[in-house]
Amino acid sequence: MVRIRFCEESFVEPILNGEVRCPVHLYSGQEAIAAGVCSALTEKDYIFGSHRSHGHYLAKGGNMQELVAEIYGKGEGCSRGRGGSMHIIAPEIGMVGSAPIVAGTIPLALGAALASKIKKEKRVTVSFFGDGAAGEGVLYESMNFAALKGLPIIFACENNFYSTHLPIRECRPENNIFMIGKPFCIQSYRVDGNDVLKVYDVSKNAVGLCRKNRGPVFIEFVTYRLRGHVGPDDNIQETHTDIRPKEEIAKWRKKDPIRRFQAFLIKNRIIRRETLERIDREVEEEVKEAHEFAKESPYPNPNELTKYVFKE
Ligand SMILES: Cc1ncc(C[n+]2csc(CCOP(=O)(O)OP(=O)(O)O)c2C)c(N)n1
Ligand SMILES: [Mg+2]
Repeated sequence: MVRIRFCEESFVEPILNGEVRCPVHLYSGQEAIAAGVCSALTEKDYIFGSHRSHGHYLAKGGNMQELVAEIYGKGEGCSRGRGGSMHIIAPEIGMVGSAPIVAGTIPLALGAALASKIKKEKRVTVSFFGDGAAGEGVLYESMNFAALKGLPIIFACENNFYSTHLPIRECRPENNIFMIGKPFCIQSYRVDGNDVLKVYDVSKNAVGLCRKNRGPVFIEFVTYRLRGHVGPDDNIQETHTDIRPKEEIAKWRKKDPIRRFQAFLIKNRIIRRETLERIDREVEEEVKEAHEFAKESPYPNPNELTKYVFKE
């Protein structure tokens, strides 16, 4: 969680000063979900993400230097500088891909889960998406098919109450996303997405069900993003600012998943404060090195624009 947070926050400056030019959707505040879910998976399991997926990539074991290089559009990035922040991929560790079309990767995850079932691979696929994706028809088609075929897929909905600047209360009659799995006879849960231990427990149970051929599972993780929809505070182009009420943001800051877990660890004498501080320092160094690596990386060669697009 600390690696994700520090890596995300390290982009604030480069975004504001124009060094990073692609749209960047920061994951700060939602770290417990990526960390908790991915801790319940093995390397051979698959995950698919969305436009806000740096955290999923890191939690699944993606290389931080390649992530940062990708966000700078460099040739040594995880998508070879062709994708930027919203097209993060690391198939070698099961991060099969991410894309900014809202709900766009859900049917891709479904296909991966179908393939795993046909090949009897015992592999679990997690599809991460936001509350906004619950307004897209393809999610319902995918849930129906997954339930019909008993696919080993976890629909992981990160409900942060906003779809860009639209509060959930203005687009759903009730804030009850986990209920949408029930008409398809999918086991559906809602859990505090800022409590990493709860996230881990519900995910471990869901992974176990999928491995025993008792998938799919739907999980709604209730959470909040601590930054604006895109960029640090939504005013990169200085056209608009974060429209969310200040009191609401302040309320959620108190539920910061990292601070909560640190407090738990200290209170229960599981870890010493000095160890937490050491982790912070180590991660700070790792993030600094990742930026240095990214800045030194060359941009992709324009003559190789279509390389990786077609397979001969
Ligand atoms: C099909 C589609 N419609 C609209 C958009 C524009 N858009 C980009 S992100 C976003 C909001 C997504 O909200 P949510 O799924 O809740 O994810 P969050 O940003 O909160 O993580 C929208 C509407 C898009 N990328 N794709
Ligand atoms: Mg949202």
